[in-house]
Amino acid sequence: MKLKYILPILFLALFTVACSSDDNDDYTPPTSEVDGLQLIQELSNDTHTIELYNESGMFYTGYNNVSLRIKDNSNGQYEEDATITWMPMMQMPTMQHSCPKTNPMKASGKNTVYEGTIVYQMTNTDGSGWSLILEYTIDGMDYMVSETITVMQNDDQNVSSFMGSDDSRYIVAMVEPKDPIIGINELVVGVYKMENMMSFPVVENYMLTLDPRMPGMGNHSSPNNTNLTFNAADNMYHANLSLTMTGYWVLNLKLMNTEDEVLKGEDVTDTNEQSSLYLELEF
Ligand SMILES: [Cu+2]
Repeated sequence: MKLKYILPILFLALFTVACSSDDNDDYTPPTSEVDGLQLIQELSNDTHTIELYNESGMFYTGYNNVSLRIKDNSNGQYEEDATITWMPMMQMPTMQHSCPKTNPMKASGKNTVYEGTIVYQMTNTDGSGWSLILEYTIDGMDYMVSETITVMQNDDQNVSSFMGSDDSRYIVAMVEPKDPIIGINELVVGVYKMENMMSFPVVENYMLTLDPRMPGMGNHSSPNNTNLTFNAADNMYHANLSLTMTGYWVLNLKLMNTEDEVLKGEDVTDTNEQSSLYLELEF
């Protein structure tokens, strides 16, 4: 084929490609960095609006993954370089206390979203009692916002707060599985010590025995479970959790310290159908 025939064809092809990219038929809106997340609440001060997000749009007792953005009230832009700490506080009749948490850090691959975690160990039946204090620094300037938040009671017991036999208070919270399957699930649990009303460090290198049971079906167990052991990579305890059918399961636990002393919980036996330390799940 001669060049004088090829050139018009090439030109036509290029022109068609260029035009179709302007085509509005398959226009997709700009993807938001919080796509797939639901707004829980906005916290505002004079300068910023803090948007709190998670998958359900609600805080529940137990382990909460939280995403947030900081919007500049003057221009609507989201801050991309903030240092953030937060302090959840529960006001009780005679005292106030905080809970286990990790401060928000920039989410990997995102420009405006920060991710942190909060483990609410309790709440009032109407969801009241908690407030969230956020302190953050942008360009060397310190800011603060504090507002009441709503924390609803989770249906199943996904967190347990208790006194150990060593007279220390502990919190055990289920992190995974979020969507249990029939078969082997990765069970992930956080264990925290209540040092005082404000400080809840991760407990390292303890162990939790695991004995899942179905109370509605003769309290049967399941095969191939493993005990929960500490993983320093994510500061969590991991185990294989075997769920042989859908329904209501009680995960009976015993918390053991590094000397193998039982701090809380009992074996499930013919005469003791449930440990005093347990988590629940239903699927
Ligand atoms: Cu409380």
